[in-house]
Amino acid sequence: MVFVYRLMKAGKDALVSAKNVAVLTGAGISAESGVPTFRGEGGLWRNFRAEELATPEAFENNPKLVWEWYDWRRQLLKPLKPNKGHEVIARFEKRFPEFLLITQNVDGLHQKAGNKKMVELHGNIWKVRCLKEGKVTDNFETPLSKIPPSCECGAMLRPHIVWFGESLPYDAIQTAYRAANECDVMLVVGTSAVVQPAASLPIIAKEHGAYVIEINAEETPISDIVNESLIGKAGDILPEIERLLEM
Ligand code: BJW
Repeated sequence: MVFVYRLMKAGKDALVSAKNVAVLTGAGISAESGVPTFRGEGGLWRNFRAEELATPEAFENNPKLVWEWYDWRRQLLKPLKPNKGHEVIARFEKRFPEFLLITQNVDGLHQKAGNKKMVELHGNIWKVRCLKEGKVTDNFETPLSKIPPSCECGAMLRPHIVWFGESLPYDAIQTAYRAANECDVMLVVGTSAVVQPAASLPIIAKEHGAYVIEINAEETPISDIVNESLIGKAGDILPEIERLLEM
């Protein structure tokens, strides 16, 4: 493993010949759009206690507090736009014959950038789920007119987000595992790689022979495992990789 800013020749060759590419993203890809990350400087967990807000127990104990937090985040997210990093990933979907974007993000910015071949491992902040019927619906009301919001059936709604201790959506994680097993190259962008099971996907990809390229503002626990760790901003490095592929 080498820490560099520019893609190495082996990385370029791997991408040029790749038929099947998977991209795993985390909060860092959206940082340059103005979305706060979770960990590290300015991260959401610095000001809020995760166990008080992002667990089913927290919601059970105080749904109003949890919903107020999500309402605040939705207001913050609403005007934000995809950045250069999201745009490159959207174009990569068209470049490679087989492609899957696996995102841990709940902000919906990849869809705004144009990605369609994707799975959301941790849900979506613009969706709500009925606690009684389990029905999932879109909800873009910002700010919410009533906290906590209710379903047409009268039951309470919850954010359609995967909290700590909850299972990930079965289809999404199975599709992600398949992509990790089968991809020729995996790009791992802007994730601290500490939350399971998402953090295992680059390791699975590497074990199955993929060339794994990490792009992150800093070193992470997987930096020593991947083939290349590119340290810098995703919004700078991804366009640079795209440019290299055109040369
Ligand atoms: C830039 C940049 C720029 C900045 N350019 N880079 C096995 C072992 C140990 C524990 C577990 C285990 N299996 C399961 C667990 C428990 C738990 C877990 O992993 N805990 C760990 C913290 C230890 N996992 C779960 O509970 C999961 N469920 C599960 O596995 O169910 C089965 C099970 C349960 C219990 C036990 C065993 C099995 C569910 C995980 C749900 C995660 N949900 C959250 C919050 C949702 C709330 C919300 O959004 O409202 O999802 S946690 C939070 O972290 C959020 C994110 O998606 C996730 C990952 O964070 P991410 O994206 O990596 O962001 P950051 O902030 O951490 O990192 C940003 C990175 O970007 C940094 O590295 C920066 O350097 C970088 N960066 N600017 C490039 N411009």
